[in-house]
Amino acid sequence: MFTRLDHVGIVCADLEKTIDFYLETFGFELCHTEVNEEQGHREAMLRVNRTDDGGATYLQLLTPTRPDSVVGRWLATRGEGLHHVAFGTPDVAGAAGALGGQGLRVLFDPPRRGSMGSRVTFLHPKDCHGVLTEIVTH
Ligand code: MC0
Repeated sequence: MFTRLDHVGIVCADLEKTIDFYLETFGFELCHTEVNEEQGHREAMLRVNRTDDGGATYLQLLTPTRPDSVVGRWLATRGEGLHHVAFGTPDVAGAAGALGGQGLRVLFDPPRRGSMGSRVTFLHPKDCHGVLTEIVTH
């Protein structure tokens, strides 16, 4: 069902400072930035490594564009830190349908736009042992 760890989503207060930290400290490669108006955040994708299926694994740095977005509420109540993990699949709708059939709550049905033109959905963290879990198809 899943072919790789696609990315780890990290909420931060200052996107530019956090990008600089990860580039300078760990040497990751900044490969993309965008604003996701629908979700209410700005983000950067930092490549960690390429994977066997032709994809890659990224750190996704997220900062809110408005206080009432998911990322804005998270930053206000929990502060900076790990927000979600995302697994890559060739078929996000098929994977979501199969997991929904097992009783997991699928949060975006149908999938919505994600980073770099991907299609994404999420599984509720309470159904995944406390981890907000994203499914992504590039
Ligand atoms: C909430 N909870 C979490 C969590 N967010 N647990 C682990 N990780 C998280 N990120 C827990 C809370 O602690 C709480 O547990 C319970 O879930 C309800 O939380 P809440 O504070 O009432 O929050 P809600 O209900 O308003 O929203 C939670 C929910 C939401 C997961 C449904 O965050 C959501 O729809 N997320 C999917 C969209 C998203 O994450 N967008 C931003 C990134 P207790 O025990 O206190 O009741 S979008 C993105 O990154 C995409 C587009 C991309 O990769 O390109």
